[in-house]
Amino acid sequence: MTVGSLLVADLVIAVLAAAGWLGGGAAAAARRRPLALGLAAFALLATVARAITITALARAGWWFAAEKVLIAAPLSLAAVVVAGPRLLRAPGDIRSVAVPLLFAGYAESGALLVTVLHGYPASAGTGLLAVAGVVAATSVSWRVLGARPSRTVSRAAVVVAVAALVTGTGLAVAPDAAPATPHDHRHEDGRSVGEPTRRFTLTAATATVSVSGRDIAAWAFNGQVPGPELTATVGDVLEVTLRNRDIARGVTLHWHGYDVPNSQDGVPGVTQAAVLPGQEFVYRFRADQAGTYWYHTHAVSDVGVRMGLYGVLVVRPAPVTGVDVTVPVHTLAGLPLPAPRTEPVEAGVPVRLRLINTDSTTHRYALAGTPFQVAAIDGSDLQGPTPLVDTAVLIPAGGRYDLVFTAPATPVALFVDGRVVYSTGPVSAATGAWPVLDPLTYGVGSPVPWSRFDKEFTLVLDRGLDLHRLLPRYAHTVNGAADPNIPPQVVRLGDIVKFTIVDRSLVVHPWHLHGHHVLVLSRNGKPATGSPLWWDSFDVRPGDVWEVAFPADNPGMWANHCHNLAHADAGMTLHLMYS
Ligand SMILES: [Cu+2]
Repeated sequence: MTVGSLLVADLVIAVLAAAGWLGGGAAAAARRRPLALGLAAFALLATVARAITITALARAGWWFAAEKVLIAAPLSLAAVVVAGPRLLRAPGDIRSVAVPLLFAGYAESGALLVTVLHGYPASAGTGLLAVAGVVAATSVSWRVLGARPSRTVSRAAVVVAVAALVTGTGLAVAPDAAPATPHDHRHEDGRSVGEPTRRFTLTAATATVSVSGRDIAAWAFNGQVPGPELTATVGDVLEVTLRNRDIARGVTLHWHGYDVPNSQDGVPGVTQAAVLPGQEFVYRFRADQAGTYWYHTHAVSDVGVRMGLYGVLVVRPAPVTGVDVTVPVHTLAGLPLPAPRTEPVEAGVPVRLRLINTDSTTHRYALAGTPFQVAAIDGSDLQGPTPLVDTAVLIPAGGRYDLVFTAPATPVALFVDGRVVYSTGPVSAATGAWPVLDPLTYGVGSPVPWSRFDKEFTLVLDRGLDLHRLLPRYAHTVNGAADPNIPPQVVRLGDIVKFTIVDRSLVVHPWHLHGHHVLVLSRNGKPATGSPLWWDSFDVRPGDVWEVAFPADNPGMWANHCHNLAHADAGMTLHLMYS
């Protein structure tokens, strides 16, 4: 069983246990004896089963089980100790066990709320709040059901509840250790890179574009979705003038996967101000990384990218030989882009398909009709890629794969989620059952170039209740906090930095660090054995633990966030900062 499915199983069992105890308590209060006994027995079983899932999760990693071991387990134990013996005595008047059963239900529910609303890390404050809630609810039930406890018991309950509530609230709302993040704007302005050799102008504006014969209201660069394809040769100096005609919420250009100087990175509020209607911003950087990249707005990025403010950036080491096609996949107003394209290619001609996922979720790509190699991922060439046949690849949000093959005499087709996007002729193939490539075991390995790390950080991805501008929201959190309250990771120029990224939530988080490529060290305790993978975008799935490392060689303040842009907007954004 994967850790991801254990997390789901544990949650389901916790819900069943809580519902069983509460239902049993309610049935007992209504003197429905067989129902009460049945539900309570079921709840008891579920509570015992949960001991198994919590133990398994703790063995997979403390991050997955901290609050379950520290808060849920003691509360569950109290539930069993209080309700169990009374049930076994099978009282004549079933109503007499209503309050103990309800207490068990409140205890299980309290523990469940801690997991769902607070998550990682466990804190004394949340534990005490949970205890206060359980005591308060039990006291109310006591009064309502008329089984008045003794004066001593009720006084003790009040004292415990008030003490827990006061300490718990104090601890829970105490400000996190997040320092006010000084945003340093004294970076180089991009003028020092030399005279531009490639100039482009991108004008952002609202537009109506045609997709599959339908008119769609979009936000577009130069009136088209995707925006113009920007191409350069290694060594070029790019100058891109961004203008905003009427995007009221502002635009910027972020060069996804391109390790530009910090001042050119296009993150509003961090590296520049958003470009408002009527304004412009000029980006300049040297094209010294070859490969497949893309650009997109980083201002209200969830909405902006979804509405169409993105395009392709390709930097080639030399002029094109053979066929070189970019396939930027996107979903615009629910319709898939790009439109299918068919062009015959003569047998023997080398073909490179540059696959780009510009959506916020993973896509599945399958190339039918020819053996192929994955030549590059995220712009970096792979070492010793071997031919693949009838194998699919999963590309995370923001990620890029370059597939290469020599055109056969028969047609070839690229399927994205089962739909043909590019072909050289008619192909019918059922690609749905193909195995998926694991890049961590593909190609020829090399030893990790570092023997020690100067800085190590752990990012635990989860969900939790958060106050955002005084409004409660169910945020996507990192180490229990949401943007802007997540402390930055501070490094020094020259440090070798290691990140451990843990997903204890129930959804995929495509991780994206700006300004750097990270080398994948391991996934779920298994070292990467294939070609060195230098990635800027990778899917961290529920239950996953990834270890990645990189040299801190690009000073500045860098966004480090989930590239499911809705998650990033809902709190899952932090920063890498050079001291
Ligand atoms: Cu995410």
